[in-house]
Amino acid sequence: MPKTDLWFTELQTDKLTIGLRINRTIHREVTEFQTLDVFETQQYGNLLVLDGCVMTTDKDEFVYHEMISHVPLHTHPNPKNVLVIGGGDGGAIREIVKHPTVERAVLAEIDGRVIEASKQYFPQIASGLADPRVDIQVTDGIQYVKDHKGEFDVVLVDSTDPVGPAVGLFARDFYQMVFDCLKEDGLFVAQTESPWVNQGLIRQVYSDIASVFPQAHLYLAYIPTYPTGMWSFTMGTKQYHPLRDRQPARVSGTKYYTEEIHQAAFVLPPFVQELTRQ
Ligand code: AG3
Repeated sequence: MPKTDLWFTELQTDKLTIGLRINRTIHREVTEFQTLDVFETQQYGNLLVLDGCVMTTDKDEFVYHEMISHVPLHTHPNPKNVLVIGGGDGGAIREIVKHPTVERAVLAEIDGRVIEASKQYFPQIASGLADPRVDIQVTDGIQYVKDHKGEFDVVLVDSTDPVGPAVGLFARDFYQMVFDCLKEDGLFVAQTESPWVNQGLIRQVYSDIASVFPQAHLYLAYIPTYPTGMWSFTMGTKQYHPLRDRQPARVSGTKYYTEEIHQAAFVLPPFVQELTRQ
């Protein structure tokens, strides 16, 4: 291991950074939509960065990808058609195709370069993209949901932060379109940032989702390379309840998700619970 003093720093807010010591920059490009970097870090393996923000690392990616996928997929009794918006690295798809009920998993990613970079530098994250049930659409997720009404059992919004290409994915109009692209018992989950630094956003998104869907539920997971490490996901459902309708685990070999973690993830500290009060 070469001794270097090279660091990748994400400016998470104007008061907060995370620094990861790196051995080298593996890849750097400006795509049609954003800057895309891949670094080799000393602590977390390869690191994918979009527009300066940590997207995923080899070592901790399993937490996010298992929790954005297995919580909604174990809330639905029979998920067959699943859509991922964003998520071009393929990590959520890899978890989705572990479910034997799934017949079709569509990936609607706006930036095809993210998919290619993941296949090249994160093969274990991108591995699920080769599954024959996967349909990769390099397209605007908003347009995709508009064009596919009533088709999906589960939709996952695996977006970047609400800046740049992802802004439209945090809007009430978009949640209405997601509602419309779901079947009558469908449900969806969006990644909704950190309860420490994005309170305003979480409050807004929660109330928007609760105004569109009969049920809204917030849950948490612990992801060391994201701002503050405490991360939220917000679920909107037409019918099923994530705790009362939870299905027995259908996948094995997970490193974060278990039946108990599923239950526990919805137990919120009061300062987070407060963000869900209307
Ligand atoms: N999508 C959510 C990343 C948000 C992280 N934010 C940040 N670092 N400021 C991750 C994509 C993984 N499939």
